[in-house]
Amino acid sequence: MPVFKEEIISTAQIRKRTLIAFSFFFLFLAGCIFGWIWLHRQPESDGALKPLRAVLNTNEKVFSSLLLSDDHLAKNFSLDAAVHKVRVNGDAGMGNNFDPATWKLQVVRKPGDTLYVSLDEIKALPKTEVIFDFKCIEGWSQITHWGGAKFSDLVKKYGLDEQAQMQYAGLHTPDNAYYVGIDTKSIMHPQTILCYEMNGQPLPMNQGAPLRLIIPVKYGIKHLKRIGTIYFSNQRPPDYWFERGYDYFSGL
Ligand SMILES: Nc1nc2c(c(=O)[nH]1)N[C@H]1C(S)=C(S)[C@@H](COP(=O)(O)O)O[C@H]1N2
Ligand SMILES: [Mo]
Repeated sequence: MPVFKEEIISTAQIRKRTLIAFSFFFLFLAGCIFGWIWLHRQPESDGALKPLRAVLNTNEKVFSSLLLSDDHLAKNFSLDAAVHKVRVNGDAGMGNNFDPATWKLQVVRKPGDTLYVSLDEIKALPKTEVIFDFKCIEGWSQITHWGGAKFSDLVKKYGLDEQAQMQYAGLHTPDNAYYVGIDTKSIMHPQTILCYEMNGQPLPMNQGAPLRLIIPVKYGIKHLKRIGTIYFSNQRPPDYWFERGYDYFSGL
């Protein structure tokens, strides 16, 4: 049988314990308030407060080294899971002053040496389809179905292996208004495609015709619509949403 021993506590002891409890509570509260003020006095680094940017950078290091590899694939869904009404989001670089008929993809091999690739040439590469959960940082996601050529097949076909050894690829729209930077490992990933089809049909204009990027290992912000130019660099290319405070890596 357990024995319960009654403890007699004096009023003075109760008062002391209450005082200690409240002191801890106020210290904690003061810590929170000062922490908050301190954080907001920190300088900005690429659109985010410096300490927060440091957290993003650490996350990026961990996830890019541990999780991303060829055998780390985004989940592929069955055809009937794909939605028919695909959301249209983001229209930077999607102005009317653009003629898809005269468009060619520009691939900068090195400064002053640009390769021009037509849509027909891209369609001549093996076709790859992906059905995946497209996630936007705004909080929505949709299972969508896309078709196109693997970026890595373009690299193979046009002998861009040396360029693909660099750390980053940069992409921008023909008018330069939207631009992304992507680590080469992710753009060479087997599910990353130069996309010209959606739901088995030619890609609609507002979804990035004639050619957009579909990169299932990244959030929506990196899926640049209406690709004008692709180049390679060992420095981080400018990135539209990174400059507005988002994570550069933006991987899933
Ligand atoms: N050119 C261009 N591409 C873009 C954007 C944009 O504003 N301009 N927005 C991005 C964002 S935030 C998302 S979520 C996806 C949306 O693609 P969708 O319009 O096909 O749904 O496109 C990405 N690519
Ligand atoms: Mo997005």
